Amino acid sequence: MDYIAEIERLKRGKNALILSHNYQIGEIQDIADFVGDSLGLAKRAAEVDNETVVMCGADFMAEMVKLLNPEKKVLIPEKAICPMAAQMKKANLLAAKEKHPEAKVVLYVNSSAETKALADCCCTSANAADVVNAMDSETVIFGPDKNLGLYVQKRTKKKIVHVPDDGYCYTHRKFNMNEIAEVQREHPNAELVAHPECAMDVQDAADAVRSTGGILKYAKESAAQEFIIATEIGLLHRLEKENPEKKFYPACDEAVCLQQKEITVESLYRALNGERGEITVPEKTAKEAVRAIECMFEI
Ligand code: CIZ
Repeated sequence: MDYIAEIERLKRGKNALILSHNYQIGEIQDIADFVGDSLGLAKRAAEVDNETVVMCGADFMAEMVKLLNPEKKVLIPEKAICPMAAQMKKANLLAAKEKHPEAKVVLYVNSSAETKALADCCCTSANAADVVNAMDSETVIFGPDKNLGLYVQKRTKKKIVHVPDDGYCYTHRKFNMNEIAEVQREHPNAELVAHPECAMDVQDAADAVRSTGGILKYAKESAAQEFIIATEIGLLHRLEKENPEKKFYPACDEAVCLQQKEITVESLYRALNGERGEITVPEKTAKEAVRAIECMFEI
């Protein structure tokens, strides 16, 4: 079957919008109506009048699209459960809130709606430091990614309490300075651009530390012609497509988000055809979680 042609036909017939995260496989990025980071995707879904939105990305991204577009049918082709988002446990967050009653809670968008409902504000990797600095408390409970929390700690005078103690993205844990130094030896003129989910020694060695959207902007604007990229490998597709005259090298060939890569053109076809994988969020949770997302928009 020509899945691409079938997806195009179904999309038109069902007035559906296809969204792809920057970490999706190239074929999915190419067939999507919009490719971006989780926040950009959720905002995009709110701007259009399609009744159905198919989110090709991690589960928390589809949930966020649903939270911001409760009247739309939101489908996810595969469950794509983000292991980092799953590390943020409601019980741990409640315990931290009890221990630091004066602290505000800022949660990375890579978290469930259930835990977002307990937060004062959400953040992305693009705005984490700004959001934390905007909180009216001296202490901020932050999670689930510890490296992003450490990145913020370098950019704020507030005290960051990490919840959980050691939350991490297993894909970004793959980057290490030994391997990066080898890639740098092969490409001595390349700039190193890292994501804030990378370990601190990688962040410290980088020419720039940015979110996926920030990396795309940085690569476009920099005078450099070569870049070593320390984030999930899917971003290279967009970087190469948008900058055909520049060269991009992965800082680690194995930096793959296996959950996001479960989504294929075949599973996208099946989701659209059978309207499978619908996302629902209980009304009370949705109402509380949306408040934390709106706080981020206001900042
Ligand atoms: O917010 C996102 O989409 C993620 C997970 C990363 C980023 O830097 O864009």
